[in-house]
Amino acid sequence: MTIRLLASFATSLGLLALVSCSSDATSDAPQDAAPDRPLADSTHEASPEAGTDAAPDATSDASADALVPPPDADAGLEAEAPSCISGQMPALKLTSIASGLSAPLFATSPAGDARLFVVEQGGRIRIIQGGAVLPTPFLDVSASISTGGERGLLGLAMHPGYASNGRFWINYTDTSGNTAVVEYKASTTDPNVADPQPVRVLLGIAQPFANHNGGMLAFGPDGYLYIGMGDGGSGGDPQGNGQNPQSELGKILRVDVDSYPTPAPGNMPGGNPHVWDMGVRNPWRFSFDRATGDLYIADVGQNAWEEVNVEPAGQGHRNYGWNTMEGTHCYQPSSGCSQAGLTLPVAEYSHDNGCSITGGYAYRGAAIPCLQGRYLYADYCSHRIWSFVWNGSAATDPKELTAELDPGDSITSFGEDAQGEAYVVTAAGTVYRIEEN
Ligand SMILES: [Ca+2]
Repeated sequence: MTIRLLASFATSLGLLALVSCSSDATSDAPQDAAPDRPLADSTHEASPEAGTDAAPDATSDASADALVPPPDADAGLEAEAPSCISGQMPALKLTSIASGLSAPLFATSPAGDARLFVVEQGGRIRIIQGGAVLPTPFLDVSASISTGGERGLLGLAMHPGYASNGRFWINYTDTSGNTAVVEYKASTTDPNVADPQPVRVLLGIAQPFANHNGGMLAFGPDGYLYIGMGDGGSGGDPQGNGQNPQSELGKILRVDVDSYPTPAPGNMPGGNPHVWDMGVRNPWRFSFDRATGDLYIADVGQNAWEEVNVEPAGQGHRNYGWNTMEGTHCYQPSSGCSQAGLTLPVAEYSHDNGCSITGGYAYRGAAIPCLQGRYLYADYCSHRIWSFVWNGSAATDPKELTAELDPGDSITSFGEDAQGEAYVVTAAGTVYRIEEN
């Protein structure tokens, strides 16, 4: 594989590095060649079981450390991101903190809470407390959902004031396969279980195909709930949802949980009033840097390119390009596409290195000082884990962490606890904490 670094790229986001690929399949092929995201059996509606075998093997080599450019000597780091340069980083390791979970795909903690809440695709939320998985699920909505493939219980976000109000929201595909974001609340008598009665369905969004359901939920530093919506599915975005500002599909939505459907103020003008960003394909995990408020969006590619976008705090209204572009490459049309008004990713990798991105977090824990501010992300198929430091205008100081952190299984998600410590969640059912070795 040839590595090619572009010293500059005409984008406001600064430097971009491209990993060139000998088989750059950016054609408008009607089907996805590989599973699309952590849960994926396939991205193609007509053959929902076909995808996994098509996934490329992880033919790992050291070269992909250059997925993002080397540090720019003049760039400097934000005061909020005093990450050590990669050469100073200590060795890292994964420590299993729970296993035997059923298809876990997310882990999070309420602010100030020592427990870790793990989302299982089949519809349960489990609590890890005191080193053990509590036998009684916190919540079980398995009767309310469809699951399998890319469907299921996909996301969870606690209210910033959860400690006092117990409010939380989940994102699942309902029994008809449509997206539902539903509010629940913790029991008033037992903090380790939720009231099984939903408070209310916050919103529902019709899904035209089984795949690309997004699913991420997270409260931003502005107190609004952000919702990751895929393009509706099939392959290639046949409905053109990503570039349709009126559609809620292929978007990052931003809602006020107390006023919805009255829109949150400050969303993207001229389209659906709940849209914050447009032009995403299937954002499989986005996260806010809890120190800077920057928004990291990992967007799963079609057949060739997986990408990470970084949005400075509060600066939404961006068009991330799908399905005009896949990563930094024209998708439709396959050459000569107009990039006017599009925001290109800050990092990307080709399917030589994996099949489906799993976005993580800018580390803000205390246990690994050298990891401060470093963004972690992975590939579902190859289990490769990479990182970079966002310096406010570019992804710098790339470091691959696969040798230390490969769990030997598909990485469905990262997680972050109340202290900012980072976790890796695997399809086989184990949750690991990232620690210094
Ligand atoms: Ca994009």
